[in-house]
Amino acid sequence: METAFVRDLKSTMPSELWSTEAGELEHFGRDWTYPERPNPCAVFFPRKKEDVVALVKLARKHKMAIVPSGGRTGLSGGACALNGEVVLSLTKMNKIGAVDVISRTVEVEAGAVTEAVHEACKEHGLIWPVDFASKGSSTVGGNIATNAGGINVIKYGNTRHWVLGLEVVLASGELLHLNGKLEKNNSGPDLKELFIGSEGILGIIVGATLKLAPMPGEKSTVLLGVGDVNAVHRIFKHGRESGAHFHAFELFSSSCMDIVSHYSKNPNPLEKKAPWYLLTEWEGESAWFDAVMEDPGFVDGRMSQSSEEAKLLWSFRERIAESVSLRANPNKNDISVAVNQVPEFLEAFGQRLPERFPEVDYFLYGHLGDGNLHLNTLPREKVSAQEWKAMQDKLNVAVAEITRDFHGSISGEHGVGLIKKPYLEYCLSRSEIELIKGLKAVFDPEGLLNPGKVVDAEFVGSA
Ligand code: 2HG
Ligand code: ZN
Repeated sequence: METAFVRDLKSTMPSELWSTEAGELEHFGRDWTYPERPNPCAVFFPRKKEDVVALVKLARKHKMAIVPSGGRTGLSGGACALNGEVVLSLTKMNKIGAVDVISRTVEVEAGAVTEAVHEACKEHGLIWPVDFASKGSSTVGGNIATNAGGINVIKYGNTRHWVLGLEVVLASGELLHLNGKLEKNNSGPDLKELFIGSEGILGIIVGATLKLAPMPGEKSTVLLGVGDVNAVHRIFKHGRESGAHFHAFELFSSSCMDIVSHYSKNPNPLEKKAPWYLLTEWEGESAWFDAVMEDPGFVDGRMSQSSEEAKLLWSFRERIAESVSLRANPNKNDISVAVNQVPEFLEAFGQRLPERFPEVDYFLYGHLGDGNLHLNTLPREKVSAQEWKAMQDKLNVAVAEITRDFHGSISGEHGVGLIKKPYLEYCLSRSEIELIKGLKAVFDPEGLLNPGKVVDAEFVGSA
């Protein structure tokens, strides 16, 4: 049955701005977390900021919940609409303005695709340093709403560092212009920072002024096979002490190498297999690397001789998530600890998980240089959906407990969304969670924006 909101949407908004077609509801009702039953009532495709304002006002009138949505590449269920909400897809607001080479900025609409922004900056010798495997689908609005990380955080920091200004539509329907392209602005607390990483619960990001960096110089890319966690630590420590300019320092386990190799049909590029692999990229001279080969834990290594070869080496790291998903939909953890604690943390994982969960296949990888690790898990044997669900719940608690012991975070870069919400208390205090709920109440007193994501706030809507 059509709700009053949908009737009003159809009668007051031009038909190219919305859809209630079943295929579109299914497609836009979820992100890469693939929940079983997306269930939005409609999808709205604004062409300009004023359309977003109009939708918010209509939603308020009907107390209809709104799920903001970009490239839907999120991994925490932040863009899923499971309870009759309206999805606000910003994908058709994707304009990229002229690059300002003096300010080193570019203004974009929220639906601009990350890779399209990279392309637009390239011809000016500039980069937007937010980079990851899903850049061909993810959108800038989503990158900002989740404060996305990625492969170059060791060099550039996460998305937050590369946003100067934001345009945000509030739950009241008001459009805020925050900071423009000011490099310096100390007039009170910086409100735009609140929206970065807020996962659509405080406001809807409709546009941004991005900060750009000069194109880096020539980089060297190396894949290393390493014998154990202590050697991983020594090699990373050595890299840090050498003062080399790292752009990436990634780690992955042999199970990751094997699964990528299996599905891509590309053989392991190293002659000797190893329990751990490091993929590192740095700018400038390579002196630090000579000592690596002297390390007793060094098993094998290959330095790329061309950009094609570098791409091949990177594919073994960048295709891990996709390859694991080809086998089955995995359980995902995305934890972070202090960078110097990664080896100890890996040891704790090794001691505490396989012994309690021997029936699980582990794919451990991530951004060693940022202390951010991804653990993907799959059942080894065929199990029923209920058994697998029960196993995942227990495993997630075990992972959260180990993470808490290290004063780490249950979400290094993917955000909390729906999926990590039950574990938030393992890394935030009660007061911190109450403060987030307080912020939500200030910005969205009726609880219309992305309800149920990040924290449970009181919801008075009809969805
Ligand atoms: C990566 O680093 C991504 O490859 C995806 O953040 C991680 O899917 C994952 O668990
Ligand atoms: Zn990652």
